[in-house]
Amino acid sequence: MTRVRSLELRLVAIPLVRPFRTSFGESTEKVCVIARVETDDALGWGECVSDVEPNFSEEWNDGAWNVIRDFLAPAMFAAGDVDVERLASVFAFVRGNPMAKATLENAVLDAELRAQGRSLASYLGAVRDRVGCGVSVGIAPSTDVLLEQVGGYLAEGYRRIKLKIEPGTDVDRVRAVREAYREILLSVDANAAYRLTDVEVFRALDEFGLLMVEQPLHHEDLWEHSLLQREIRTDVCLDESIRSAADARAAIELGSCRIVNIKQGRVGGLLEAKRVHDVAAEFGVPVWCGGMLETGIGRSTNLALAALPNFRLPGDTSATSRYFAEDLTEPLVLEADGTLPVPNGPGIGVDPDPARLEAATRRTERFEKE
Ligand code: NPG
Repeated sequence: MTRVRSLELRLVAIPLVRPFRTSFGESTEKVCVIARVETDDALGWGECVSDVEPNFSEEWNDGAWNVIRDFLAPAMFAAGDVDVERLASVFAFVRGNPMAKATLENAVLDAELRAQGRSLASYLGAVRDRVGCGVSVGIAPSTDVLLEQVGGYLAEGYRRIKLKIEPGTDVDRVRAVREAYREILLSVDANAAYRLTDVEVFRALDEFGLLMVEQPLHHEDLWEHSLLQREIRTDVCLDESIRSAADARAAIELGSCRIVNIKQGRVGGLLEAKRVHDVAAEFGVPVWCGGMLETGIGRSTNLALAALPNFRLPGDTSATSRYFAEDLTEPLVLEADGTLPVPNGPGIGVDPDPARLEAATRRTERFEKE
């Protein structure tokens, strides 16, 4: 049981080393909400994976901040002594908003595990101490720039390259990368930019031996994904469409995907993420750990999750240098074999550097238990 005494929210901003463009927009800096909870016994950290605008999902930073401030935090304080495994039921009166809920649940879990001196990886049931890493390459200004970026990441040791794609340049860009690098694990991510009538694009992509095509169609359309999957050889992977273990079960039963991307924030936190992992494992469907350009706080959280047994493909858990010149935490450094170590200290195993956190902070608000 854990009693949360106070909560501090911060909006932080850190420049990205290079702009990151997807089919829905471009970011040049990482802006996110960081929660710090103080319990009777420890401090805990949670990073919210929402972004400045509601374009990856319905959630966005200011919305998440308000949902936490006006609904989730008061409910958490009113609950008094809470078992982190019951926190989701305390939050259940708020519909949706998984990213906001995950922020608090993860912070409370971090504090609880720090108080016990236990690592998050061990709590979740990790079976490895290093995880294989891939990298997600944003839509580049030209094919030449893309080839140069891919070459740089491969030289660093990344085990899988994921290309963001959008209608118009998709097939030519993928062909160029495949011709330059015949043997690599290569996948594409459409972020829901296509329609079922674009099936010919996916048939063309079938020729490039891709590991998967991620979230090709609308995020609310499992049915159309099942139709597309029947028409193409490449495995469909779902990301935006999977917001819970129930969604994962439905998608797998319908044949909408053969691979699942797990982002703990998108599904409401680590506990639901583990349930998504377990459902997929039950069906023999591999999962991998997605990324949302997290700082070292969120990325360390992801690394613990990615150490579970059914995470069988390299994740978007890249090194700090792929994102930031300076992270909030000590940098996470890629080994030459393309892995990152799973943090093994108490809780998420890392702490933000107080000076860097302060320098990155744009706004702070504190809430105390009455
Ligand atoms: O390495 O963290 C990373 C980025 C991985 O491509 C990535 N994330 O659609 O999966 C995505 C995309 C994303 C990033 C989406 C930020 C929304 C915000």
